[in-house]
Amino acid sequence: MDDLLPPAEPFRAKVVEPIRRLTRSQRLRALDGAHYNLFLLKSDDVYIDLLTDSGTSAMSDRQWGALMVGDEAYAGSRSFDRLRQAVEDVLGFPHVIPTHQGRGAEHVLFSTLVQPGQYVLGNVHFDTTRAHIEHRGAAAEDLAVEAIYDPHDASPFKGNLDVERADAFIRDVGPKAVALILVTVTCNTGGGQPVSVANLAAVRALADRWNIPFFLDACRCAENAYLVRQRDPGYAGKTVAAIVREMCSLADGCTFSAKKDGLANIGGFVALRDPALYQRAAPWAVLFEGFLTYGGLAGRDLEAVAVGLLEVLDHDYLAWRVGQVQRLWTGLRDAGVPLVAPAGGHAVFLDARRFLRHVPQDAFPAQALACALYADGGVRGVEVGGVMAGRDPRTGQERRPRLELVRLAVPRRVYSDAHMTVVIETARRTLARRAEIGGMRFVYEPSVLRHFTAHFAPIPAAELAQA
Ligand code: P71
Repeated sequence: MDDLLPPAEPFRAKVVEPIRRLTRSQRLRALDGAHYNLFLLKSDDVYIDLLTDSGTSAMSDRQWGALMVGDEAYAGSRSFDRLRQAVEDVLGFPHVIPTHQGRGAEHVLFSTLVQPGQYVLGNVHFDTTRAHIEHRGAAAEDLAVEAIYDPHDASPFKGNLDVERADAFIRDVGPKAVALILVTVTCNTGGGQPVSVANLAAVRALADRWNIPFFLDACRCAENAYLVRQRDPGYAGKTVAAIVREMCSLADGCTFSAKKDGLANIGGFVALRDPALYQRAAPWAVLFEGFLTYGGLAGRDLEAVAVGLLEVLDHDYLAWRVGQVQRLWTGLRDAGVPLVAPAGGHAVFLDARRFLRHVPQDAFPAQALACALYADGGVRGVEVGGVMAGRDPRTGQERRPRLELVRLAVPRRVYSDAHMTVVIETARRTLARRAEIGGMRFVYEPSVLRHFTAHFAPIPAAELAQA
């Protein structure tokens, strides 16, 4: 991109999808009808949908073209060969098991590697990852560097694993009790923060020292690599493709949700270096996902992912995409909105504790803030706080995470900076009326992944003040 000109989309629209903004009173009705759970809103009632960057990207003309040549054979599909080759070319892992999405990959990998009573160490485990680890009767240990828990700490690689703590943990429980180390790049739950290549190399050395498998959750690996290039002077001259390869060269394999940096609307895979491990994993994949050459996907989906994996490495695309998230972050900061610093690769995280100081953690301030942003501008984010963290399955106690955040995740190639301006203005209005925003309480609380389907009722601000 020409540095002297302002940034603009490195693509143009060929197809458009109309969206509309409801009136405020219509939004308040919709919110009530959705039981104050934004997952239960109709997408038609959302103006700017920042619930997730997962599966919400716009595919390119090449991806749409590739759909037409999908091979729908049950076995031996050439679309699988294309996907396998793309994964090997981009990530460097030769063995690929397609899955319907990222959690399918987690299910297959953890069924292969994780036994009851074991631990899986990671930076901050994503919620589906944690749930799948617990589903195996194991425990997910978050061992990210301390900086990730401080929203003010703007260090460049807050997604890093604390290798010393991980080492002490392994010494403590014994290496046989640790099924694998899984580092998520970028670290979604911790604010979309990148992991440095140096940290991945240190994790590799740790894994070798204890003879423990080391995997990446690589679903945002291109964004991680772009941020490495931006923030680590040692990588300024390297291509994103080379950085992605270097990151992956340090791991034994990865899980991958193609709904993120695969630029596809569905899909995922497990990728592996070791043929013996592939053989152990393959029967689980057939059981849970489908035959090894389609993995719960249509042949056309495999084609879309294969093309997307190559497109996502484009420097102009990443500069614009990560730049858009950074512009949103800067605009919100300038409006006085409390944020997690620095901007993540795919999302901006609002600090609900500082935004709603008068709402205690057990009244779910981040859930209340997410609802308020919808009410004020039709902007849908997602709670990443006490609601999503859930209860400890062993004790039944609320986990009370250290951060109460609202994530505004930006879909890829979908919204313009004008949309981002609306988001900034919405947050400004919510901030101006924050004293009148109360908390939330559960009316219906499901036991697994409760945030998707729970029902809430608002607690008025006046009632909180009395408590
Ligand atoms: C995200 C999602 C999708 C999501 C999940 C739960 C609530 C809301 C939205 C999914 C991830 C992820 C990482 C690091 C594995 C998965 C599962 N993220 N690892 O961030 O971020 O992938 O959705 O394809 O099954 O909005 P899957």
